[in-house]
Amino acid sequence: MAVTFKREDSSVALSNERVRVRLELAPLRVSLGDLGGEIGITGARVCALVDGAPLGDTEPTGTRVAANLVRDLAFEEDAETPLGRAARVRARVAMSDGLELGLSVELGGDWPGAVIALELRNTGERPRVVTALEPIVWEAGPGARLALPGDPPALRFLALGHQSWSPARWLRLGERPPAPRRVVRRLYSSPYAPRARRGRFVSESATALGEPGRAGLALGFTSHSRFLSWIELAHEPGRVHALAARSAVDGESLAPGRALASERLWLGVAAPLEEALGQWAERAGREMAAPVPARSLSGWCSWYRFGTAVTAEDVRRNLLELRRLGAPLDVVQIDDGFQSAIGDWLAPAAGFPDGLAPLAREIRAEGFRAGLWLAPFLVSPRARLAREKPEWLLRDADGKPITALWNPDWPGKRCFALDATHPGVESWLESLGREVRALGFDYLKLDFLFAGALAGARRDPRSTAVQAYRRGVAALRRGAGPGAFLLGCGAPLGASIGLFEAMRIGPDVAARWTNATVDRVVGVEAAPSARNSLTNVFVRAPLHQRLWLNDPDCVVLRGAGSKLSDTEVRTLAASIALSGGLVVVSDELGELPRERLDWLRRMLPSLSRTPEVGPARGPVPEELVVRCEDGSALWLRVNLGEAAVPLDLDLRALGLRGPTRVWDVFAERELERAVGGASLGTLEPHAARLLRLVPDDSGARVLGSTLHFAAGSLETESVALEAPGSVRVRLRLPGRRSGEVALALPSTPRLVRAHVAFDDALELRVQVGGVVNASEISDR
Ligand code: 9PG
Repeated sequence: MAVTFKREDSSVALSNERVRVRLELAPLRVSLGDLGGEIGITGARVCALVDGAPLGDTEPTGTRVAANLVRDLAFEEDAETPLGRAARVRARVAMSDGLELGLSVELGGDWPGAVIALELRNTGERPRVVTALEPIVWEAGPGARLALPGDPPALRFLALGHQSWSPARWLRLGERPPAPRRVVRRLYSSPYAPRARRGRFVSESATALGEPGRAGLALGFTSHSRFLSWIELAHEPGRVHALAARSAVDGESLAPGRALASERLWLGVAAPLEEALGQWAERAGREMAAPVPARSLSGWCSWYRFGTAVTAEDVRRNLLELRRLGAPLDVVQIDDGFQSAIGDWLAPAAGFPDGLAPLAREIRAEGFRAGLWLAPFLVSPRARLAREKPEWLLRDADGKPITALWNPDWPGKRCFALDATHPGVESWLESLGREVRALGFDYLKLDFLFAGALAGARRDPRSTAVQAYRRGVAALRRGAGPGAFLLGCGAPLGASIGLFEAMRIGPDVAARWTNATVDRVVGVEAAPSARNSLTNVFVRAPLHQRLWLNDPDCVVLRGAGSKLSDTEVRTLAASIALSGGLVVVSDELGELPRERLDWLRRMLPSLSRTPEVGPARGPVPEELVVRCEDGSALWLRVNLGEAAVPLDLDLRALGLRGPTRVWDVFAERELERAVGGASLGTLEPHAARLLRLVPDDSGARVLGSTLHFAAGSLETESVALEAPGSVRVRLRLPGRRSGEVALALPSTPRLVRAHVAFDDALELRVQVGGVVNASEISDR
């Protein structure tokens, strides 16, 4: 598809078959929309905030200057851009007194949006302080229109929090946004973005705006190498007053003759709105070269069972149990508690009397990767490191060490942050990576990472917070060497794109559904709980495999010592499984009831697919869909709320047009055949329904299985109708398996169920009327 360039007296436009982007030249205004004019943003300005105090806790000061008259225009038909080949318009635009803007707009042949980037140049005589670069500032008024299909009261704004644990929600215009209380603001919020309050939404890095199920706008920064960036919305119920995309400029001032490049902003049309987050993430991941592994991982983690009291014996016992169970996990990961103090990572705690090397060896000898937790940017004031290297601490303008957080789990609670621009810190991080790798660990859960990107007076004043952070993580990775797997946690998400194989995308799970008391104390729904963790799993599902592998956090399966009901545990397990992300169990395995162990097996291996999310009818889309190559689909619907809801299956919305056979994964039976859709009664609070949907066609198929939550879509290697009444099925799943497989046949009997038991793979010959022969495949 080609891009058309059109120049008129007072404007230029680029268009492809999906969108048109237009620049008015005097004064400069940017517009983007679909070709039909149904959706779009018209008349946005491009601005910079100058001559004020650095952004932070207070409202911005200084002057907002807008790009004004376009002086030069250049058009490239086929430019090389970070997102591939695209048409590009470049403009040189005058701003007020001594500032000039270089603007570039890129549009690829089949892109559903454009990339806007700017470069601010100081053409004056004096140095200037720039506090923000603003690729889009749209304010309702003459010539400025926001066209969004749908019903204004139904409009929603996707508010993504700053770091892994910060809430992510679809907010309704006019509602009061959740905002963390002052004591925990450093923990959950960007150091630079303004505080969300009534009438003002803030979303970090990216957002979506529109009515769920209809077309909407996608906005997001595709580059994150220097500045923290966010999108702000000024609104009231059913009305948008202003929409702006901003990057905080920290670091240096702008000397005469010098230029400052912004991060790059994606502005796109998403149809439906649910695709907006994936649309942006795909591009940001590509532009930042995200190292996304082809396959998701599974593992065991010590934290949610043993906490900081974990000992080497706890790990050993579970290692033995894993062998006994023949559970096909990839990683055994030791969490917080092995170290003598936060910062003194190589001095083991009393529970690890022989140090970490022998334990890592044992883990590897059992066939697992050895994983270790670290909080590389934190130091406890009680650590040797803090005493010996006080000059490594991140300090405020008055020279006082900055408290990154107070953690009730740790002796002394308080923790300082390290300044990764100090050369000593950078080489210490590198040697930390090297030493833990030498101990045998090649899977590293790097936690409390937000502390690496706090605002502060850094040793290198020209480095931005994001640059300092990225430098620190890169140093650790360099030390850890090739093949290391880095899982980020408590991490500033935008600033982390391109640095991690996997990323925690929500608050901690817990063996309880909610924790209202702690939610109230922090002011946001971020307390450890299954509900808070699951909420982010659903909202941030589209990031999976685009920016990194999502880590939905652990499944906690225990019966004893858990406040979770059977229903709640199953909802947790099935949601984690359908999310396609890391599958990590955090229990004393020897204590798990048989049925819960069976659920664990049904989560393994990870589906490794990116699910589609359903429309956000409320603050959270409670639906995940995984489409399979064979035309079947897995459909998960949860009820995270407190009232029963009607449960309706819309097959047409899932692209299943003909008669469809329905397997109820939890009930382990076939439901009535459906056409178009079905009413499935009600879904109780905290419950889930998981269905496998298979087109009712002339072939023989695996309709369902009890071997995996994927119910046949993962474990079926082939199904062949060999002769009338004879079907050959090949199944493949790692580990020891036993359960049932249900075959859908084109003529009576329509359903045949077979018991199977195997290790890794099985070939099954089914004679209608009974299983003739089942043999394990051992040739591969
Ligand atoms: C280890 C844990 C686990 C867990 C992480 C993270 O604000 N806080 O005090 C706070 C404490 C713990 C926490 C998050 C915040 O959990 O998410 O998986 O590794 O650290 O300490």
